[in-house]
Amino acid sequence: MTATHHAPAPSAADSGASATERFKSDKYANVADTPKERVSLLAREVLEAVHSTIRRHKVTYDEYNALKAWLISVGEDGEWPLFLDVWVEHVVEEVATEHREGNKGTIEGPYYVPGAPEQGSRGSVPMRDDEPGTPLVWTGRVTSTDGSVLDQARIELWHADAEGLYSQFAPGIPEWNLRGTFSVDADGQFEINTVRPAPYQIPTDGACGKLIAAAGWHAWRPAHLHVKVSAPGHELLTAQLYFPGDEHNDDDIASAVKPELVLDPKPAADGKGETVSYGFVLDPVKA
Ligand code: MBD
Ligand code: FE
Repeated sequence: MTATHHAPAPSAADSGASATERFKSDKYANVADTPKERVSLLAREVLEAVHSTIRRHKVTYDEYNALKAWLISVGEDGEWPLFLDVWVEHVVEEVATEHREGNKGTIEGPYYVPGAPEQGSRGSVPMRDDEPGTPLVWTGRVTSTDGSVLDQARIELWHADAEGLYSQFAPGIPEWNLRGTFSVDADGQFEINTVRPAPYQIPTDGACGKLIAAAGWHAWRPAHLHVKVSAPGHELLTAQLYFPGDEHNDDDIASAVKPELVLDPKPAADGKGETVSYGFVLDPVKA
């Protein structure tokens, strides 16, 4: 299928400004009671890790000054959400979810927007009339770790389009394109119609891109669908689903791929696109 959309080329500044603006809301309330001892411990250990890198590798003043300039540019480009979610969040997620017996999750990333339009338990994610990409029909069921059906579950889905662009973070895309909130039926089942996203290249023209180029890394994430799955009395599951054979499943720049999150799509019976079955098991909140 040929791409028919000629939106202006997205820039680091566009997606960075949107991501930063969205995240600026009050994130301190939940840590207001943190004891000084813990703040001091965490800050000191991070600084000690920096100090030991400087000593071990004899970091020069020129390198220190370049670091200062670069850190300033991360903020100016609005790329702190991108930087943190690509290179740090995966370890926070690992620690936060290691007790779980249900579904594996992975990082949220910088492009979630709450409140996507409600689509019921069987329907299409909002998309353009001529949305490019391979159609994907995804069915599944949401249960608890004891096997019981979670008929009040909700699935928030968001993903990039077939050009790797996210609505609300790249210009020229309708507000809620490829973002939807789904419910499940009395059996906990859902059916979601969407299109396969493209692999995602993090912006190369901003501070994160500058680091990637200077270090000789690559800027790619494999194609992925983001979800948040919730149900009363259960832990919120934030996950991403991947496609088999993507060359970046093994070297995701954001280290967020897990084997349990790779889908197994099959050609659709009608010859148009693909079908895939993937459900979720949520952990009850422990009292
Ligand atoms: C993405 O789409 C994403 O999911 C992450 C984690 C980082 C950058 C872009
Ligand atoms: Fe993403």
